[in-house]
Amino acid sequence: MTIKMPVDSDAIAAGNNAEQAALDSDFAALGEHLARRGIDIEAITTAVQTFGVAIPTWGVGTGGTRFARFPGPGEPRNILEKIEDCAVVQQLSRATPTLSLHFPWDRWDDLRELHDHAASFGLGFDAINSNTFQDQPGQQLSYKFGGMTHTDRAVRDQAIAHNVECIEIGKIIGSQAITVWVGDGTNFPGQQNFTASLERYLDSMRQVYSALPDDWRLFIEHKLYEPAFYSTVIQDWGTNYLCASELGERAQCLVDLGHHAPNVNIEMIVARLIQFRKLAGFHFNDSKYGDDDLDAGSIQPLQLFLVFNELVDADSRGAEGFDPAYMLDQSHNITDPIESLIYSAATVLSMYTRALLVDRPVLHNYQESNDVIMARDTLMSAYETNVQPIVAMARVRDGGAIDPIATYRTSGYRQCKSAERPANRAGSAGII
Ligand code: LRH
Ligand code: MN
Repeated sequence: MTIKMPVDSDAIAAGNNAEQAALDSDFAALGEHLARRGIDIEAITTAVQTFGVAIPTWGVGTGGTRFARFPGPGEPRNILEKIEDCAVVQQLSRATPTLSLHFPWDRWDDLRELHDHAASFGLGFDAINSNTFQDQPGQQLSYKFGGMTHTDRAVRDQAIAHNVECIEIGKIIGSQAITVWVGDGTNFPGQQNFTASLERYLDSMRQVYSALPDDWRLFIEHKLYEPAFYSTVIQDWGTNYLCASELGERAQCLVDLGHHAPNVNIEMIVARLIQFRKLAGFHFNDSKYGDDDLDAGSIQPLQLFLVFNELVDADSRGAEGFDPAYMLDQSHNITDPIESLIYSAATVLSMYTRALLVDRPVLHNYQESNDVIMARDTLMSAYETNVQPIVAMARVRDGGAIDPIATYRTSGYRQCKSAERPANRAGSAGII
């Protein structure tokens, strides 16, 4: 089956022809530099070519805050158009071969058509996301006071049924995991009993866990606060770990980088979850204050590198049960979502590449001998290496663009879509 390409491949070829010579010389120079450090640039580039991060379908529309949303031109109006925009990111970046869908935001009557539409662009599906944090038109019972932890069993049953329906949808399109993030919590002391709420949560999640096909996993996503502002039922990695352990082997903990209090050492949480075989994967994004859902690595690039350092360390030592799912989860309020997703995919690949450059036996020896400065230097010299030539070479070798943002802009894709798709004037507030 020929893979459909939303961007004219001549535009990519033209852009690459202009950039190839410079890339080749930068790549050769970096190769010499790395060879002096005993590193084979070809082996690194091959590893980078196999790395992928999933795109959140809710990320190709314009995001917003509770104050406002400023819809951009040519916004996708349904999942088929969202998939086409995701295909642009994959065609140019070659790093995003899978999508993470959200239901009911991505509801489509003909799921076969949805699957085939994605496959026609060479795209597959990562974890599926359920939604019991909003009331849908015509919904029987409200989630105002929660869903999976609501005091009313009927509301919990409605929430459980929705998660089971998401699993059924996922089975048809080819997902093998469901991410359950619940916003359930309280705004005031005394509003709910902490223990009773968590008991109700576990009772509900046991029913979702028992509906999992044998080859599926259940990803539990913790979050410090919002929409609840005093307590959140699954508020931190500790509660997440306890629940995942309580539910069973195929329940694991998903780390959304924006879901922690400021200054929390997230890379250490990652190390812990790997050590106890409970790391589900990630929602990559960045933040300065709250769950800002900004572009990955845009505010705290070192933190993202240190997370990848733990991941590459685990992979290099063959950590048991290590099989994390990598996904972006961002809200693009003021940028062209396609540009932010292309940029973020490249940033994630750049941090993965730098983590591959860490000389782990040397680092281990400095750690064992408490040579603090040389241990730091071994890690930071990897972080401070400009790996752009490797990330770009991996892209072009896979048929992508050496400079994907420039190629996207010269392709005129956005202009073409804004002509094709009527402007969505609705400046409603909210993330979607
Ligand atoms: C919650 C969250 C969760 C999604 C939603 C879009 O803040 O990170 O992963 O379901 O954003
Ligand atoms: Mn998330």
